[in-house]
Amino acid sequence: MEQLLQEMLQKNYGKSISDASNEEIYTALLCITKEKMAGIKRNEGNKKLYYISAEFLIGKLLSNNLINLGLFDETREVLKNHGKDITEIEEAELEPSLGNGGLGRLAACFLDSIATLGLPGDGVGLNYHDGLFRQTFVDNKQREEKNPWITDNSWLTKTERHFEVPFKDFTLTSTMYDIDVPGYKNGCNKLHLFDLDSVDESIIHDGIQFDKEDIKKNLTLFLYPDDSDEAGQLLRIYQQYFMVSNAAQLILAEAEEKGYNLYQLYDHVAIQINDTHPTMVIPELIRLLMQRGFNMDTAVDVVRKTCAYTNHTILAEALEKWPIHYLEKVVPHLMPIIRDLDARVRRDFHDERVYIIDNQDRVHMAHIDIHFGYAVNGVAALHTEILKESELKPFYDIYPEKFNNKTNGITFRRWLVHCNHELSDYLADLIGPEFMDDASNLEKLLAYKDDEKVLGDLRAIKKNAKTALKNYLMQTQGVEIDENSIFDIQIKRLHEYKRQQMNALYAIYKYKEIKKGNLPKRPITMIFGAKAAPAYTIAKDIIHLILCLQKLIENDPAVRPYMRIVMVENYNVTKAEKLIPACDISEQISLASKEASGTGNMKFMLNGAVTLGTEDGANVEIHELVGDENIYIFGAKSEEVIKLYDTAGYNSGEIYDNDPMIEELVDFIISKDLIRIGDPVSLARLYKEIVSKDWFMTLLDVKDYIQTKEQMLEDYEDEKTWAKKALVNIAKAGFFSSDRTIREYNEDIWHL
Ligand code: T68
Repeated sequence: MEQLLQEMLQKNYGKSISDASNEEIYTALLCITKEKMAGIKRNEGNKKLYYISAEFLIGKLLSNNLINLGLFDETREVLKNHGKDITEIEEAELEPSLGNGGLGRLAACFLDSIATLGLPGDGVGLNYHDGLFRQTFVDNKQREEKNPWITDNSWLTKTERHFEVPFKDFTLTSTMYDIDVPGYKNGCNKLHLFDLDSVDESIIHDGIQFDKEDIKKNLTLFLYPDDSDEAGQLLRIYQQYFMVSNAAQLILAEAEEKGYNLYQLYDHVAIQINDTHPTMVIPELIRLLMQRGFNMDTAVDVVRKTCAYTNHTILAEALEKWPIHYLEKVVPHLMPIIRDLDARVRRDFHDERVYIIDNQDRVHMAHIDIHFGYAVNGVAALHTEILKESELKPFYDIYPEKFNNKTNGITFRRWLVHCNHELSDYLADLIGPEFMDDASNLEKLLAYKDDEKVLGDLRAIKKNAKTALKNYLMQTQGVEIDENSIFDIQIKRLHEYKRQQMNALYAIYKYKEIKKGNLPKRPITMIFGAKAAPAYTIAKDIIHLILCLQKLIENDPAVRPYMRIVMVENYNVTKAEKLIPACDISEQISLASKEASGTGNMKFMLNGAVTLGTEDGANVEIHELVGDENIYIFGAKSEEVIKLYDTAGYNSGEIYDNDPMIEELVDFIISKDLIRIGDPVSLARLYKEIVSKDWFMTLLDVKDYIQTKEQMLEDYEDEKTWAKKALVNIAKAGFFSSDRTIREYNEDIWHL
């Protein structure tokens, strides 16, 4: 590596390693890594997977690619010998923000594991120039700004593939860009991102405003632009169709190039539809096969044997239903096919709950996937049970054999080896490096659960990560936190069901306790990171509340030494990598039944944090694995919650009226203390939402939550017992490797 790097820097800049800037070294390493990846074998086979997803939240790639190529340690060493630090060099890389949260990050972890297992499988998505917005805080509120990431030295390679994508009023020519996805010690796959040459970033103004109707210029500007109006929703349909038409044309082109018989496409191709965003690939493939001479019955049959669908949510409002007249405006050529599919369903089943087109002329995308795909999976055991027993029950009754569970996973290359070198090096020395190839070997750590030396080492590693985070937050946001305090972290998209507002009520509780003189034994640092969808008003109000509380405490010398709140600006993958290793308490507090799985919960556990959570999503499986001793569970169970919804039995106003403690906490949102700092309209709106609606039942669980968290703070003081909990969590995390998840997808669904 040393020689390669020297030559590259000499050739490009006429400089030595010691003299080159971080940017120059970054660029040289990028070129070297790209060349290496071009040289490794592509994963091949008789059957290939196409993972179609509107989001791939890949994060920075340099370190991960070096790790997977087996070059990381050497590169770090070479740089160190020349007085350079790889962490600082990585700062030169821009993070592509091609996802909102868990769904997009899952797709990225899956690509890593698919390549690592040597399976032929490419990702297909869109090349958003500005991705999701970049978040800044102004006047204690979220502001959205554009987030460009494509530069001359990015990981993208422009290809010669172009397709014609027909819309109602015009046809667009696409360009395919590729990003290499090297497996860990294995062959390479690709992420294909489709784009349009005519996209024009200069139409963006005032943050993230742009002309939503100028499709040729705006199509791949942003991920999920504001869809609160018709123009925004139409743009999403344009994006989705552009993505899937390209995907379908690529799939058929590759199949034809390999000489496959399209009548047996399913022997050579599996298509995974990641949530409903790529659903139109089904009618599009049918259309393209019919253009090639298939009759409708045969086309439907072939496509049905090729496509599988993953559901990521039970929130009704998140299940896409497009009005027919929108589809008519954008892709009228798909409507005859969709109507035909609907007619087939109506012919075979006399139950309007499973129709594709409902009586309000809306097309239910998930219904297309379930009827016209061969597999449907949820993303955690509880989630899949809820799909089968309630949300998708009418479908489960028809097709029990299609339903299956695939509990999510995370790639340990990024979420342990890369983000926590110290811990992963330590584990490799202690229990051997085999866990890198087979994560279940982490269980070997259990042999040390009463070993004081090991427990002490784990505490020291955690402390170092906390100090590193302290320094990072000082550098990036100018806030100073105490590495001896307890780090309590909630990082995820902002959504009412995830209940950041309940955590804020805890902060109010703690603040008041400290004011009363009930001082905690050890200070607590409450860290939040979250972006709110630009049109989601209450979510933005919750951010506003948290930022106001942060200010209030910062300015109160009586409270500040005992508690701090830090809302991390522009939370993204890069920041997650710094936050997760430093965490003591992992906040996973969604209303039971609402979080399909969660994957942050797995990342925290792997890095030795202890979960504070409800019996929701994959928390249930974490609980089973680590046992009652090593997790803190609170709150209503999913059956109880589902019953409350079914019977309209929840009334937050009643709880508020009858519980003085709850009343006091909620009232603080509109107290003089906060109104002085914040926006009275926003705070009052949130207050009103909680006392009059509280759709996600914060007040049902808040007291149990506060008590359980207080218990955790107390238990933390028994350092040895706490370190043991951390150790068990790390040891049991092996199940959540995405290598395990992908093995299951392949065995049960893809058969590559
Ligand atoms: C998440 N879904 C689930 N959706 O909430 C989470 N984007 O429980 C699960 O662990 C994860 O998927 C992976 O399975 C999302 O992240 C989105 O980001 C989303 C929703 C609607 C539209 C676009």
